[in-house]
Amino acid sequence: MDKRTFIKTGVLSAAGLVVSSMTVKGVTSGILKKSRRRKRTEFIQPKLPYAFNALEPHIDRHTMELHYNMHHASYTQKFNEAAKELGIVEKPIRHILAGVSKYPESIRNNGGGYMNHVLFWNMMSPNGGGSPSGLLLDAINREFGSIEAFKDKFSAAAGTVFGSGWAWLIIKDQRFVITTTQNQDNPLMDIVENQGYPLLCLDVWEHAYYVKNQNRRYDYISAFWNVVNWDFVSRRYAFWQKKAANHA
Ligand code: MN3
Repeated sequence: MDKRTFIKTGVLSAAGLVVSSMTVKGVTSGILKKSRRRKRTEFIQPKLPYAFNALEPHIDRHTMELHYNMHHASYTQKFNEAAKELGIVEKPIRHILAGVSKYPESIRNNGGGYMNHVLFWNMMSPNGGGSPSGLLLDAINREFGSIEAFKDKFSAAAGTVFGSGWAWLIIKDQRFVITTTQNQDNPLMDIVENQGYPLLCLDVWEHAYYVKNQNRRYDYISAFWNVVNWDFVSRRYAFWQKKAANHA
């Protein structure tokens, strides 16, 4: 190496970190941009809308970390793999779920697992709990008599799901209905007994509570009421009403 080259290399090395990080950054953002355009069928796992420990003491940090990072991430990945393999380009996901009977089990299980958890994280909030208000409360009172009666009925349904599944409040034929599904089935699917529009859901798989509550599912269910995000449920109800009005 002659002196000139050495000096040149030395100068570049001094600036090397900047140069190479710019290069890496440029390449990386190029790849990201390209893949955003190309992978139109990719379903992303949305960021959790609060910190892992934000629902404590009702839902613990460890459970949330495992549930979001392991279980939900796995459904998301497997759903994307299955959708890619089958060449499913249909979007939004509600269309896939509404026609799930025409797809293999992998779409039913992982598409359901993906969607159910996206909903579920939003059904909870550190500022949740208490009671709903406005039109949502009116509708609950109309159908169930009182918010307490609704909670009792929903809790009983969630408590008696045999094995793994979910409890739901849905709108079916313009009425509020409490229902349950097995495994990762979602009420939007065309294979469930009670098809309808989901307003509220509760995951009663053991992975949702076993770390903190072991086999005491009812402790977990009563803890859930302290974090229910009624604002989100109200917004879903308002969205459904708007859609129903447009179709009337
Ligand atoms: Mn789960």
